[in-house]
Amino acid sequence: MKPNESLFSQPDNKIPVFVLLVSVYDDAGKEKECLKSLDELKKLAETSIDDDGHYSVFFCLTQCRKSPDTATFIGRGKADEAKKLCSGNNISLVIADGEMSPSQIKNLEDALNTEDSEIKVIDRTMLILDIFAKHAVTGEGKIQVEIAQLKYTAPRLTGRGINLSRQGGTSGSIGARGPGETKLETDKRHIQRRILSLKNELAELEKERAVKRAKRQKSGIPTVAITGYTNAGKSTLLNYLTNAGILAEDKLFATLDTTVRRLTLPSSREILLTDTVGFINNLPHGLVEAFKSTLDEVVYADVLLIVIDISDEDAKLKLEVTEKTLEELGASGKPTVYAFNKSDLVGFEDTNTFPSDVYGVSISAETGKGVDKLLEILDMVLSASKKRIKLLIPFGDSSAVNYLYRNAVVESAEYTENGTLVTALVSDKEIGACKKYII
Ligand SMILES: Nc1nc2c(ncn2[C@@H]2O[C@H](COP(=O)(O)OP(=O)(O)OP(=O)(O)O)[C@@H](O)[C@H]2O)c(=O)[nH]1
Ligand SMILES: [Mg+2]
Repeated sequence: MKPNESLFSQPDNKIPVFVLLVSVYDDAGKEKECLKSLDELKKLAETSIDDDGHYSVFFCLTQCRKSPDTATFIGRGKADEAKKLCSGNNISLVIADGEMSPSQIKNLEDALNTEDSEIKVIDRTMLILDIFAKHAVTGEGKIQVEIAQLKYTAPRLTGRGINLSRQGGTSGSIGARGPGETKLETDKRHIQRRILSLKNELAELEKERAVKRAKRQKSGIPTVAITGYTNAGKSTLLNYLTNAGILAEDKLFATLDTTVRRLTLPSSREILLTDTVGFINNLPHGLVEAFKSTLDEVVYADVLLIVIDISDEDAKLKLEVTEKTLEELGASGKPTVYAFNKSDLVGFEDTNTFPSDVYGVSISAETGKGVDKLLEILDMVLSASKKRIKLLIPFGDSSAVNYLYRNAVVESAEYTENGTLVTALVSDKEIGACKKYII
């Protein structure tokens, strides 16, 4: 997307929302990077505005300066330019590609508005939180988003622009979800109390999730977590494999809630496949924190299945973001299989540009091409990977203990009244050899 370019989405008799995207980059060499990021911001805004039943018309302004203006994010001169652009084009929403302080939001709104305009300013994090609020379905998801919104969005809501689309008198509502108008008017103490009570509710739900997870772990069925950048095709893949019926669409953060499905691999091995929230560059820190329990599904998985949209020219960059996020979550270092998805869009032979030492396969979750191979690879990786088990070995069978010391990774061994209590990391073969002692 080029500066000042206006893009028109499909009208479909919907009412337009005119949006100005603004961005500041600190080095002339970073202009391309800045425009790419604006493209992603546009996609986020489209997702949110489309969810409100409107369509979006975009304008954009970029500025190269050392750092964002402390008062108005873009510099004063740029703000004047933005004001003219807004009034000449019916713009009711300005979105900054970065994080803004509450005072920057207020100051920029003041700089852009005249007496009879109601231009609302939000930043990238508020936009992402808004999408999360719209897409959260389960109680847990909704609580997680509300906590993140109370912490980030509430202090930034200025009260302006709850009805962001003046055009046609409709009521778009970016930034109005979750904490909402009434909480906006309440004081900080009330917000703190609400956060506390939500955290308590969440803690209860986390306990339930932990019990379910413990059950799954006890069942010995390995868990494979489908993960990757948002819109890579994770849900489409789970749907293809298990008819899970999850909403999969060309929107960012279509999935927020976790789905777990059972799947039988070619070797007849059963696995549990989970689909959960995707990642994005600069995922707001508060969201990662708030979605900790959901993201724990990835942390506790036995194997990661990273889905990459190979048709995307930024596939490599998005894989880097995914791997960095996994590392931050403490989920890296697991056996990992890479599914280079959407290969139907680029042709199978064009997709082998990744290193040969990764377990990777080109697939199309849409057509099913390559998926059989993917399952074979998963089978192979699972039989090679080790699981943590606990065994109680009677004192009479010291050979079983010796076998484990020789073949597996014994993490602890403790003498109890009834025998030796061993915790060990074992492969399928070793499990077979001492199955009767597993507790
Ligand atoms: N052509 C093509 N499109 C695909 C393929 N897989 C997924 N898509 C499309 O890509 C878009 C995103 O797919 P999703 O399955 O919702 O992606 P996701 O990774 O679950 O995305 P989030 O839930 O938003 O993180 C949808 O429009 C899918 O139809 C594929 O193999 N080929
Ligand atoms: Mg999804």
